Amino acid sequence: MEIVRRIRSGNIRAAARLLRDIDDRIPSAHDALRELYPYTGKAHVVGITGSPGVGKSTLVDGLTVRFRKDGLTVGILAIDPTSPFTGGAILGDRIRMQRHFPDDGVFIRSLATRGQFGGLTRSTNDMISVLDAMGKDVILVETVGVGQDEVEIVNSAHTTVLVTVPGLGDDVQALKSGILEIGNILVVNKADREGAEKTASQLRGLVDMRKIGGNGDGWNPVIVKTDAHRGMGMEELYSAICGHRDFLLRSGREEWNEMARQRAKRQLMEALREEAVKAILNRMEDRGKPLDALLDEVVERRTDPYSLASEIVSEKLCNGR
Ligand SMILES: Nc1nc2c(ncn2[C@@H]2O[C@H](COP(=O)(O)OP(=O)(O)O)[C@@H](O)[C@H]2O)c(=O)[nH]1
Ligand SMILES: [Mg+2]
Repeated sequence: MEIVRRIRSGNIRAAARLLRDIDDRIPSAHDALRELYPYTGKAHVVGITGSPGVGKSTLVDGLTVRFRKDGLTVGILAIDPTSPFTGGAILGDRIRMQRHFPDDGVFIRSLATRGQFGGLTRSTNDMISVLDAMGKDVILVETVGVGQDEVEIVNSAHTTVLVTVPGLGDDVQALKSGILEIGNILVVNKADREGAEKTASQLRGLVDMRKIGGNGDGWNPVIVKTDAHRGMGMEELYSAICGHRDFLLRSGREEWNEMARQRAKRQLMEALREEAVKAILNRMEDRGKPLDALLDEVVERRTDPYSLASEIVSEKLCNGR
């Protein structure tokens, strides 16, 4: 396929087009993804997550400069489901990122994802695959918040950087349960502001508590204070990210391979879900029993969605008669 060949050679227009098709759920995008898949799995995927305004985009910008300095190529996906309401943020990102545009080693894409939360994970994984197949060494994925969807996205990354700012003490408390599972690296950005050390030590407390608990995968989250605006702490953040990659690659790539396995499983499950639903709906249509025709039974309480779903999936309806 021509588009596949062009993407593999690093063609920016071809990649941008496929990303748009994925975002718009154009069926032909699947064919291209199928052909690209064998060429994926090489990039180091780094997720950068945190509430709006904490400085994720500024950090991504600084990190990009640093990765480039080491000669590594960078792909950037900025995913912001809230952007229909904060379109300005994405516009700001575009302007900020413009200085990378003449650089062939950087590919940037901002996505609103149309607020379709359900399919966010799938399209994100697919988009990562495109950048991966382009041959980018590092893929930075910026996502908002730490809600359910974002946690899912975090699962797609090898390394996750959780960004917070001083004075979010309550947030730290609220996030306590999940924060260490989510973040391999915890950043206190806007360290030029008051209270940065306090937030950092709160985080350190959490990490130490976990250490005593003996839980964990052998990696203890690293805490880094940054002032992304002035570029302070960026070298530490960069080392932490590279350090985590090296940790994953150590011991015969075990951790790295395990993550690849988990990611493959998630992709397979999602594809399976989609294929299964499609197949069932088609079969119902073929038998002259489209889903809509059965809805009345639920509306009129002659059955319930759960029983009806079991019935639909059962042999009788799917394979019989
Ligand atoms: N004071 C200060 N401001 C920062 C710092 N990092 C980012 N900002 C500012 O915070 C605002 C939001 O940054 P942005 O990167 O767009 O945040 P995002 O929504 O998380 O991507 C911008 O006005 C940045 O210039 C920092 O370290 N210190
Ligand atoms: Mg941003």
